This record gives sequence, C-alpha cells and structure tokens, in this order.
Amino acid sequence: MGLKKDLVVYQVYPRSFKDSNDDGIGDIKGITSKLDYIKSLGVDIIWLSPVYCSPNDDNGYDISDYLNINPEFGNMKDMNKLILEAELRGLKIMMDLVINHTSDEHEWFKKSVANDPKYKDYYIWRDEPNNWTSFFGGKAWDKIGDKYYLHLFSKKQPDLNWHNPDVMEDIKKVMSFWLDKGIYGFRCDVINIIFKSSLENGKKHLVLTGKEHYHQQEGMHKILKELRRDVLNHYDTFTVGETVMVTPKQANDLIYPENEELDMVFSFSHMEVDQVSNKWFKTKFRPKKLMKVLSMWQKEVYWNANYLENHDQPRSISRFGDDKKYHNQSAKMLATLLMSLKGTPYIYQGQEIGMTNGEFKTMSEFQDVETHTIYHVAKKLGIPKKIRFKMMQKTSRDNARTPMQWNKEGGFSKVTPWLKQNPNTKEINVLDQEQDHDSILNYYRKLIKIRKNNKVLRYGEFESVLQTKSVFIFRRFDKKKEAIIVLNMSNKEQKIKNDCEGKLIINNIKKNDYNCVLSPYEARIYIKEISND
Ligand code: TEU
Ligand code: CA
Repeated sequence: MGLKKDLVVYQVYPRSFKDSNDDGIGDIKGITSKLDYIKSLGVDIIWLSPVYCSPNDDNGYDISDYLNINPEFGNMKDMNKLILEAELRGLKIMMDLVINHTSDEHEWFKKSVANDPKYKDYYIWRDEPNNWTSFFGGKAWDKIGDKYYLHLFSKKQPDLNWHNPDVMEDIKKVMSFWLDKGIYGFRCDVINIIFKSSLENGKKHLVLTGKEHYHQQEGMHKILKELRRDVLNHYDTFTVGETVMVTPKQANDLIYPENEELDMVFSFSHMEVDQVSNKWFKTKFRPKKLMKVLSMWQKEVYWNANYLENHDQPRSISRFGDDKKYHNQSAKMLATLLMSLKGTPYIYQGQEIGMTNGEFKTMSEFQDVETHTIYHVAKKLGIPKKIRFKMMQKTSRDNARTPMQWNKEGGFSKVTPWLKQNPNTKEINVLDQEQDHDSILNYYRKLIKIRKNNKVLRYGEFESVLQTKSVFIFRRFDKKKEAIIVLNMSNKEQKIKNDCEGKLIINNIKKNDYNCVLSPYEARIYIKEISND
C-alpha cells in the first residue's frame, strides 16, 4: 500500500453537511464551498456517502442510477467541479460503492420485475420465501405479483444476484466510470455479504437468521479478486470494505496484499462494547472492554481502518465520553485515541468539533428507515412504548445525521433542515472553535499534524502497556522512536506509576505539573528516542 498508509480520511454525509440553495438538504455545491475548511483539518481524502440518484428510502444507500447524481444534491457538472476543486487543494474524493443491492426503482429491477430476458436474473427471485430476516428487522422477502425477492435491508433495496455474470460486468462498468473521472477509490458497502451461497433456511437467531448462507462466503472472495484484477488494478486507487460481523482472521483474509482483494476493512467489534446481543440493547459503557477489543484488533490485524463514528453510529462522545460536563476533555481524549492507533484514521463530519447525539423528542422527528422499522419490530415484541422510544434515542442512526453545526444559528441552511438541528449548535460549532486556540477543532488539527510529522505514529508497532478499569496506556514504536499514549477514559481522577518519560508533545488538559495523577479524561502523548546501546 505504500504511501496510502499515511492517509487521513474525512467522511462527509452529503445530506447533512452544507446546503447551498436553501432547500434544507445538503448538496454537492455545499461541500465544494467547504473544501477549504476540510483541507484546513489536514486530511487527505474525503469519503462521500452516496450522491447517486436515489429515491432516498435509505438516504442514498438505495441507488436508482449509479451513473448520475441525485438531483437534490446537484448534477454531474457540480460533481466534476467538486472533484476538480478538491484536486486543486491536494484532496482526493472517495465514493461509496453499494453493490449488495440497488433501489427497487433502478431500471435493472424494473426490467427484472417485467421478466425482461436479460434482467430477470439480476435479482434473487423465488416462488416461496425462506426464513431469513433483514438487517432492519422483519422478513427479508417481499412479494411482487406471485414472486418473492430477497432484500437484506429495506424492501426498497432488493439484493443483486452475484451468481449472474452480467451483474459483475455492469458493476465493473460503474466502477470504471467513476475511476475515469478521477475519484480515488471506494468504500464498499456491506461487501462481505454480497454472495449468497444458498437460499436454504437459516439457523434461528434473534437477528439475521440466514447469515451463515451469505456472510463471508468463498464466492465473495472470488468477486473481489475479479474486481481488483479487471478494474481497480488499472488505476491509482484504494478500497476500504465495510465488513459486518467480521473477525480478525476474516479481516486479514480480505486485506493481505498477496490476496489482492481490499486494502483495509471497517470492523464492528469495538462498536459492540456497549451493547448486549444487538445494537438496540445498550448497556453501560465500560472503557476496559473497548481497550481490550481495540488492542486485539491492533495486534492481530494487518492494517486497520480506525473509526469511532460514522453515519450509522451514535456520536462517540455521547457513547464513550461525557457530552456535558467533560465535553471538551473527553472529545479530545477520544481524538487522541483515534489518531494514535495503528491504521488509517477516519473522522466523521462533526466529530472534529465534538458534535453530540441529536435531541429527538418524538418518533416523528426521526427520519431513518431503520429507526422506524426497528421501532415497529420492538412494538410487535411487546416492548413498552416509553422503553422503545428510549432505545431509539440512544441508538438511532439519526444521532449522527443531524445537520453540521457551522455557527451559533446552525449555518447549515437558511430554512428548516430535513432533519432536526441539534439546539446545542449554540455552544458547539465550527465558527466558535475556529476562534478558540484550545478548541476540539484545533486539537484535531494539531493531532493530525503530529501524526504527519512522526513516522512512529503512522507505521510504528502497537503494544498495550496498561489497561485498568479506566486507564489505557499503549506504545507505538520502531527502531528509532517510541510514542507513549496515556488515556484516562473515565470522569474520575486516576493515579498511574510515573513511567512515561519522554517529551510531552500533546495533551488535552493544561496544568503545571504532569505527574502521575491523571485528571478526568486526560490524554497525553510522549515521544522519545530509543537508545541503541
Ligand atoms: O450499513 C450496514 C450495516 O450493517 C449497519 O451499519 C447498518 O446501518 C445497520 O445499522 C445494521 O443494524 C451500510 C450503510 O453504512 C448503511 O447506511 C446502509 O443503510 C446499509 O449498509 C445498507 O446499504
Ligand atoms: Ca440543497
């Protein structure tokens, strides 16, 4: 991967980033207008969540035309301009590649429904459904006419049939189309479930009955190798797979360079540390669990794609930090963690200013299809209304999708946005943080710079030094240097043995004496030369 290991990625969720024409929906011109801001963070790549044509059942993850831009977001001219303007600033654009399913409004699906000879097998049709259940809850099959089609997500997201070589050829064309335009790689949506080995009934699970028939199948490896060989290898590009339920071993199978499949993958183990059985049942967050899981992935996986947030997850500060009393400190502590792990860091829009979970007071304020579907399933299970609503407040994906907080008034749009703005934009916003030396925003900038200037933080080996209930110390090292990262992940003062010599290069709390007492959510990075005698 060479230089690609040096990259820092910034994820933009176009619908919520910046609205340029005041219709309440973020758009491509809005993103272009903020390129200087993105550049100022020090990042290298922008990962754009889908901007393709879509009826927006799942906000663009239901694509109705891969080769055109959603009119709500602009047009192809706007997109070309974005790619060019980014290029001029030394930024690259990476796109979301959603190829497990399309929208039911895609031409391919319409023709498939009409039994068109070329398209009838583009999707997965059966006379009788099996017992599989969908990621969004409920049955994974719906009926059109007298036939059922498979959809592992919403019923408006029919799964493509990857046994059909024509599907493969069409997707290759889509990929080349965008790579020819100069985009730099893809984030491959739920890539490790695209190949269905059989359509037998699955073992019964609370969620995802049927998964053993499509999760991480041999056929998926074959597809990835072919896409790499026939398309990706002909460009300067890179890929990150979104791989659900993946183990370290399975991750390595996908990313070892000699396998020629993907460059890195997003895993989910660390997103599961505050849940029981599935993401809708949250339990108290215990930092030690997070330390343990992260250390394991650091040790076992060849190269990680590190993230604490994205458009599917509640805000990290509301989960793993303290979004009220220690807002500033805990946001910076989490930033220190993310930026000093071994792997490629991904920052999600708003994370750099410590945006928190949204403030949703009724079900109608939620827009996300998953949130509403699951709420409905929970009702059927007999979970009382109050509890169901609380579950959604904590876990809804809309927590991450509230409009970007540019200034005290919001600054996202002049009209009411498509999803409720968090009222705490009065206190948490880009403009205020630009003007404050000690802001979370400026801390991110500093951290990114430090990472760029210290090879050991990019390439050094990882070793866990200490994991207590609240304190995480780890080191990164190469032959010449050693970085020691000290994190207090709790809201209480913690004592440590004073074994962190070296030069203190960044810390999130100003004090006179950096001794062995850590303030709540304190974070420090020390660097020292390793003597060779
Ligand atoms: O997400 C896949 C996924 O498994 C989850 O993160 C999902 O969002 C859900 O929370 C599972 O409970 C990807 C996209 O990131 C997501 O936005 C899409 O909705 C989904 O695929 C379908 O394309
Ligand atoms: Ca708009």
